[in-house]
Amino acid sequence: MNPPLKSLKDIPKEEILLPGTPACAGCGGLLALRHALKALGEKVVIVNAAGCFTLLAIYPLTPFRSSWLYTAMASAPAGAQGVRDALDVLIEKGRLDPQEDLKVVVLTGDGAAYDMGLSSTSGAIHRNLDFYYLCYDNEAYGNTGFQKSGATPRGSKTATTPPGSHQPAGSHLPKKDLFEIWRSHEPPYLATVSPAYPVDLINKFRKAEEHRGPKLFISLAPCPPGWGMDPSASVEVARLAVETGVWALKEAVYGEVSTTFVPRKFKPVEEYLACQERFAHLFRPVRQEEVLREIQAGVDDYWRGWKDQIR
Ligand SMILES: Cc1ncc(C[n+]2csc(CCOP(=O)(O)OP(=O)(O)O)c2C)c(N)n1
Ligand code: SF4
Repeated sequence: MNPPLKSLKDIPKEEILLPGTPACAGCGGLLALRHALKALGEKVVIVNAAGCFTLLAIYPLTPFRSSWLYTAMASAPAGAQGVRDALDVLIEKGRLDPQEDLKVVVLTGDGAAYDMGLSSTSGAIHRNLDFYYLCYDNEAYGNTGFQKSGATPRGSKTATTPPGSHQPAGSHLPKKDLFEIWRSHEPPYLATVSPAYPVDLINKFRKAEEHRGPKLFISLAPCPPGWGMDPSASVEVARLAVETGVWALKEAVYGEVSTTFVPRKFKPVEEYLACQERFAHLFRPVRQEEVLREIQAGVDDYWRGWKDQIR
């Protein structure tokens, strides 16, 4: 097993994802992917569910040192099963040296992860498929214009939840808990990660390597055009999500959950909301006090549950 990294200085310099990718400036998901690949290395097949990152690999070229397979939005885990089976057959027949085996990595947005691909994901976890699953969670269907997904948080404006007289506070539904949906299937490893905490992110991928079976990573993914913020602010906004307690950094090994970072003093959630245009209607023209209180209370309740267990 690789020893855990201690500081930013230890992060591998070698890029597996080459520069010049066709994503928006400041894409938080792309940054998370870049860090993840530094942990995973080159011996990888990425199985991509249709979304923003599908545009990264334009046939016959990819910006990756590794391989790439594109699937329909709902089918990436089924595609991953096919790739894993093919690799296993090649190894069994002696046509692939086990040392040259590849890691199979599903790469998906939250629309596919929380909604459209959930049944094929559930099947793959249930079959104990040996794969990594990285969801860059920009909290909406980004590629098609930022429509609401099951990952959209309460209060967010999206193309399909515009604040108006009928719905002054944007989306009225809470975000689904994908971590817990996965945990109920009892896979060996689950983690939430953030592009603002690359040491934590890389160490989680390294730790997951010890386990055969499904391994989930959900990265909060600031999305400048969808969230309405300056591209240069992505890392700062991702950090604020953690510092306010909105995005909890945690992992679960065989179902046992532990936090991997706890802010010394939690900042008010408003600091995170106020810097994004998708939440502007919660502050102007009139403050949506009740909604702001509910959002803060939801975060407080989550962390209150951890009070006695935090290590
Ligand atoms: C079955 C199906 N419906 C709709 C689409 C159109 N489509 C392509 S990408 C996309 C958005 C995907 O959203 P998400 O998974 O959140 O990834 P992101 O775009 O945010 O990267 C949609 C709806 C599709 N490819 N397949
Ligand atoms: S729309 Fe958002 S998620 Fe998609 S490439 Fe741009 S910044 Fe990244």
